[in-house]
Amino acid sequence: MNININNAELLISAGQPRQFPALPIPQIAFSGRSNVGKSSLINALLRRKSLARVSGTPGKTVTVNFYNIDGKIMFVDLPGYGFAKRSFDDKKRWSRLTDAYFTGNSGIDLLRCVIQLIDSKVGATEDDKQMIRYLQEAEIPFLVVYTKCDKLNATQTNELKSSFGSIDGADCEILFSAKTGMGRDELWKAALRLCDIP
Ligand SMILES: Nc1nc2c(ncn2[C@@H]2O[C@H](COP(=O)(O)OP(=O)(O)OP(=O)(O)O)[C@@H](O)[C@H]2O)c(=O)[nH]1
Ligand SMILES: [Mg+2]
Repeated sequence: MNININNAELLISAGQPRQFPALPIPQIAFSGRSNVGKSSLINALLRRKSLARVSGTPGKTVTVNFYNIDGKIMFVDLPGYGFAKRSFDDKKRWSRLTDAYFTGNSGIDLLRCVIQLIDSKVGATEDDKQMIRYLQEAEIPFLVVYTKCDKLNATQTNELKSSFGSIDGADCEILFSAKTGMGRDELWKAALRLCDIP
């Protein structure tokens, strides 16, 4: 299938589960802690500068953002977690919205895979591990992307690579940089494969 990535738009920034769109196309969800580089990764995949907003102030918005990619795939940008300074109310909003996406959402059958982002420099946080446990237990197909790999030196890159294979259930692990484009093609390939899109 040919996907025209130039034909991508923010369909809706949903602050309430009832705003989740019902468009019957496969969904790929992006999950990770706040500031991990999720918006930058989405922009890099779509070769756009600022379709997804890259924030100077992390964790500000608690919304699920749905991007319609050429009417063929929906990118679902889940709200980032682990933002320490977030207010109690915002944390509650985060859990309510994220839970609603995974469990109370009639469109969840459309979810083909979760792209779980981990900051390559920080490593997996407790929150990351908890999210991964959730994906494993719910048997949701997922792959792991290490972001900001342009910040690693050769030794650190090799160390990270040699740890690959230790996350149960992960379809694959990919080194990525929105800055250099590292891993971009590999990620597209893996995501389309998990969506059964040739
Ligand atoms: N060096 C480097 N910096 C990056 C990369 N990707 C993102 N950043 C920086 O990391 C910061 C956060 O990036 P975002 O893409 O906004 O991260 P996010 O996960 O969407 O953050 P929130 O939506 O606020 O939770 C920004 O300052 C980006 O410029 C990368 O590949 N390399
Ligand atoms: Mg973002």
